[in-house]
Amino acid sequence: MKKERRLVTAALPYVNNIPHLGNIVGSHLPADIFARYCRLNKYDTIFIGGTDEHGTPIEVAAIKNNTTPQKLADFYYKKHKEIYDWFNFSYDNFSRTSKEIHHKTTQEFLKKVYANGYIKKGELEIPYCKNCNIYLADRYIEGICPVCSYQNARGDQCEKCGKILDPIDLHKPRCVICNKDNIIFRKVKHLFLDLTKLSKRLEKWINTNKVWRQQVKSIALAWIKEGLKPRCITRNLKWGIKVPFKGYEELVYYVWAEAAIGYISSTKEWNKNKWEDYWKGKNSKIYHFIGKDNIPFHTILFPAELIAHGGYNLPYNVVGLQYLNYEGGKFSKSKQHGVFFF
Ligand code: B3M
Ligand code: ZN
Repeated sequence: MKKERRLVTAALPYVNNIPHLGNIVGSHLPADIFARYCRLNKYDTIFIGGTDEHGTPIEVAAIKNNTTPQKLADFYYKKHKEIYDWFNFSYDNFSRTSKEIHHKTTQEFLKKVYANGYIKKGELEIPYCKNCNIYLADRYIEGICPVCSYQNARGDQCEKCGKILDPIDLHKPRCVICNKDNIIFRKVKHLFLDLTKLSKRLEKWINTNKVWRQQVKSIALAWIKEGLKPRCITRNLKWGIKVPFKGYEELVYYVWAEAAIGYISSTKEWNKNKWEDYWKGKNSKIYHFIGKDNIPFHTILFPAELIAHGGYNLPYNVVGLQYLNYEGGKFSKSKQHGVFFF
């Protein structure tokens, strides 16, 4: 066995629907090929994955299907697992972010980030649907993209131009559940990761990296260049990981603030004695395989959290993969364009 350890991860799929060939080709398959290659070459390799079970889309899907997020996640987790087993992906561990181990890991991890002075308190104006009587953070809200004028941009990101958004930026916001524009903005207390404070270190790290694909590096550096602002890491949702701070008990962590920590929890679940060697060891390299829309989260947000926590290695390579096209267009489950397993 060679000395070098390699931790290989594939993006944790959401469990609000069934995966399609695009999801497979966009992360699990290349990650699996790479993990097999590393094992054959006698690197001490583990391949870690799981499902990303929190977030607004699952709450929306549960509301729309008249069920609970947990039941929905259980149902889709099973389907996902069956498909990945059928492909014979060589995961050493495949976990779920709804598991206790992940909730605990996230809460402890972010407590440390807070203690280190990288989480700030603040207030946000959150869209609230007066018709549905719920807060509508992220994808509960759609409207016109302030950058490219796409009509159906989501509150968290415009699917057309890729820009990460805040719901308040959208023009003519409407509720995706009831489709009405009965929306008001309410002031709520929230927590923010102080990306401004971390920007210099991120930039230095990105620049010294020699193995990243050019596209990945450019996307990451464009973010830095634009200027990193403190990013809200909490949400007014019920489904998710509770924020364990006094006065913030009504909130859960933003799914993108905790999902990548899921790689850590899944490694812990795989082996509670050896996981740290892969995350913190000197002779260890981390490889993330992800679809290209996930690049900012893996080159900025997650590394920022790792730096803010301290003690962790930063990813050695973030392999951002192109979309698999089908007859000239992007695979889309919602538009039923592509090859699906069910
Ligand atoms: N669940 C998005 C996706 O499925 C997101 C990835 C999380 S990786 C930590 O493409
Ligand atoms: Zn509504």
